Amino acid sequence: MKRNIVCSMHKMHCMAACQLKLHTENGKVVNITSDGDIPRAGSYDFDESIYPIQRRACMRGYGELYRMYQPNRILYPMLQTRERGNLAGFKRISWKEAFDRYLHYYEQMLEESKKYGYLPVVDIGGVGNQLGVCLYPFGSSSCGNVDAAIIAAIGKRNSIHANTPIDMFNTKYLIFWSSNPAETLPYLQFVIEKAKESKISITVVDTRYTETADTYATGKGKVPGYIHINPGTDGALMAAMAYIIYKRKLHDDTFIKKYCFGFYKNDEVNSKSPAYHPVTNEPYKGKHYKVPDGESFVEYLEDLEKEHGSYQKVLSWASKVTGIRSEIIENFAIEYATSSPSFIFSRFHGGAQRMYTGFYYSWMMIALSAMTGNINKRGGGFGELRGDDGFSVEMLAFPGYFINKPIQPILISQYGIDQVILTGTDGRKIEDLNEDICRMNNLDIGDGLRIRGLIKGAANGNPFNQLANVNKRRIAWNQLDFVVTYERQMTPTAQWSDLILPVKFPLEEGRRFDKNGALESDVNILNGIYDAPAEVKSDEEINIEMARRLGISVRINDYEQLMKEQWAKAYVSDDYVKPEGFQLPDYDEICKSAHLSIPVKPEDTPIVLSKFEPGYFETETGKINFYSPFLAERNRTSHKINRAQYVPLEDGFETTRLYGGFRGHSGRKYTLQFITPHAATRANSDFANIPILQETERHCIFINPEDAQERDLQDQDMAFMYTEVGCIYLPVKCTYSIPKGLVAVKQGAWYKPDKHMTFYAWLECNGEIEKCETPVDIGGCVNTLTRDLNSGIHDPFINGMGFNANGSACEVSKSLPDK
Ligand SMILES: Nc1nc2c(c(=O)[nH]1)N[C@H]1C(S)=C(S)[C@@H](COP(=O)(O)OP(=O)(O)OC[C@H]3O[C@@H](n4cnc5c(=O)[nH]c(N)nc54)[C@H](O)[C@@H]3O)O[C@H]1N2
Ligand SMILES: Nc1nc2c(c(=O)[nH]1)N[C@H]1C(S)=C(S)[C@@H](COP(=O)(O)OP(=O)(O)OC[C@H]3O[C@@H](n4cnc5c(=O)[nH]c(N)nc54)[C@H](O)[C@@H]3O)O[C@H]1N2
Ligand code: SF4
Ligand SMILES: [Mo]
Repeated sequence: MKRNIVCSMHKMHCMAACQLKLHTENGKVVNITSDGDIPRAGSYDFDESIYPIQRRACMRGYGELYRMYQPNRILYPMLQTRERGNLAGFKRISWKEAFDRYLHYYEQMLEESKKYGYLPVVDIGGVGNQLGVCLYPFGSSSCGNVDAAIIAAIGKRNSIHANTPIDMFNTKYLIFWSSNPAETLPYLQFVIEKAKESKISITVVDTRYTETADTYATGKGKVPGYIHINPGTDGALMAAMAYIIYKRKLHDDTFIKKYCFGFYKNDEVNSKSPAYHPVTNEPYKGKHYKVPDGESFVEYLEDLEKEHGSYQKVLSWASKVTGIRSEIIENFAIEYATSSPSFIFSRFHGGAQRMYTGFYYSWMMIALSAMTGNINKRGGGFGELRGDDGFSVEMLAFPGYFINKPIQPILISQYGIDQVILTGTDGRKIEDLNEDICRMNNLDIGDGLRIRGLIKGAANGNPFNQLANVNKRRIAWNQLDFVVTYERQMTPTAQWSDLILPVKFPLEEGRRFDKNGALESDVNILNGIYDAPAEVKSDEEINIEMARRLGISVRINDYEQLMKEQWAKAYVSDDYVKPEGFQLPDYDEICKSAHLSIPVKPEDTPIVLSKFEPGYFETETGKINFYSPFLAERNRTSHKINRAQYVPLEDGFETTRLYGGFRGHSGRKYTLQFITPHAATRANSDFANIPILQETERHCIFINPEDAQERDLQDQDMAFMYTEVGCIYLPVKCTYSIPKGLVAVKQGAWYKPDKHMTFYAWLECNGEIEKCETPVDIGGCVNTLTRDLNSGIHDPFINGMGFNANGSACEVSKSLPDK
């Protein structure tokens, strides 16, 4: 028996790129272990060293073998022969037939493009953008609202990074805000543990008592380790904190005057900004900006006092809304402002950012760190967290397999795809939509857009399940002529397709350098040593074959050769303080270890924002904005408010829980709020069908025992959870980690309509809210409950639009509501 060990990485949509060891026997992989949990050559003396940071696999990493060998792996091209969504209707077809059909879809779209001027297809990872103008979604579920806040307040998204995790060793006070890295960023746990051991104080602000709170929270002075906050009210806490800091003169006046715009009343600036207007392309430099009357941040804080009456009453208001005692709010504000530097840690501003008002919450976080001068300091920062620990090894990019540049698509909101199918617009006013498309694509679309087909091609994703409002999607997709999905498993998106093309898993893809996202200072190699099943192709092979049939020029890359060239020219930037004798390993070595993590000491981590001189930020004003004249001019924000402030959710805490319940169109009353955190047992919707992982935590409705009791529910009873747009049916888990009034259902479980139970949803399909009979979802996909709203900045010229997944009103009951 010949045993061998191959080092590789886990390519997953959590962007952690953990190191895996593939154990092979006679050429077959029989086991997977973690490559990150033992001392390795290149690490310091013993395993307790922080550098190089070890990417220790979580249970999903070990579970990769089960994912690849799952019984419902898609092994052949499949065609739906009955109605969409009917599993029994799928029939195995040959690749020839699959390619012929797929080609026919594109030919139809090309024909239609003669009429419309564009191909009426949403093409994500197919070959459409080589053929003509297609439609493509914009917005980001992970971080769209924080992107929006960064663009509004600090500058261009791609040049702005918050401080690195390693920088947490430089802080006096570490705050995990709406962030649960113990579950969503497992490799960081070791680093946080070390920070805690070195006596750095930690507070966690969350709506639930999380694993992160349980493991790391210490508290500081009079501030507790865990601060529970009502969902969607973080902006109110921050507003109160800003107010306290300002009233007590704990703000950094010198920093604000030098660096910020819109904090003080009547602020003016002659812009020195190096940036250009994203729509008109005019330089900002030389433009004069003044904050309008009443719009400055100080006026906002003073208005709070006017509205509520006094210092104490502002605190009482914040306390009532957030559920946090006034003394704690006050102490937290003082501790944050005086423990300089203080570090807010919130990878993508977390679950509170994935909310209809998430843009304003994110802007408030930036405002708080700017007014205290923390924003550009070592050990400080504004929360949004890059996942890495420093500098990158620069490598040439791989050339793509298409020779020609992609054609600029028409950008539509990813939360408005169904709305376009149903009404021709993604929620923008038709005039705005028309003007945007005219400018960006030079096309006149008249009374709206058309979508005839949808392709989920060479790209990560399960949009049917992972985007809001599944019931509306069912109605919308029914109007499509075709849906094509390249997949490995029968995800709901695959189930709702007409044609499924079977693709490889990453560990079947051969060898590549792979950054997989956020970890700048890591070089990884995806050693894909498995043999794929006979009829399975790579995304690339499918697209190259389609390109060949459609006359699109492609190049065939020799990846092994390209990798050698990449590595021969690889270098680390001169900004990087290299340890003595530092040298990149040679090609064979890096291939064997499959990983390199370049050590960056806490005192040397790059502080990106410190590089911007006052007045030279890439915002319109050149300063850090508390108010944005650009946003006011574009008028595209979700709530038409153009400064940092608290914006309550319409169906959030105040209506749902303070004022007796939220009433929907249906007349139903909702007295609870829900959140949809990311699950330790899944990577988004991946692994949802892998029993060994799912059994570690049953998919359920987490509810406070008192709320359960009020509804005559006991632990493990089955219950209906519903909103205006849909209903799921799951067991309840009664737990005091969930406060009263809150319900949590973890995201990523697969939608599964029940054959018998139906629920009346109220859906806005054609401009009016209508009553629709929908199936109850017994799979418990949380997006059966979420509404498809466009949050952040609804503007394709600015990629800053986020998701509405948390904080809204819902109800839970033992029986199905009958109307
Ligand atoms: N295990 C695992 N890891 C993952 C993923 C996964 O699916 N599984 N997905 C990856 C991806 S794509 C992403 S984008 C990241 C996401 O990572 P995070 O953004 O950290 O994930 P969430 O669980 O959505 O939210 C974090 C916390 O926000 C809290 N929260 C919700 N609403 C509020 C609120 O109103 N106020 C406050 N203060 N807290 C609130 C939730 O209780 C939760 O504990 O995780 C990545 N890592
Ligand atoms: N209610 C609610 N909904 C959410 C969230 C939430 O917090 N609450 N979180 C949101 C967030 S942050 C995110 S990032 C999204 C994630 O949602 P999506 O972006 O839709 O992604 P995944 O669930 O990761 O999609 C996984 C599928 O993509 C396939 N796949 C992965 N890589 C490839 C590839 O290279 N080629 C092909 N052909 N297929 C591939 C996998 O086989 C798997 O079936 O979900 C969002 N949805
Ligand atoms: S799922 Fe993410 S955190 Fe877990 S092993 Fe894979 S890459 Fe690492
Ligand atoms: Mo994400």
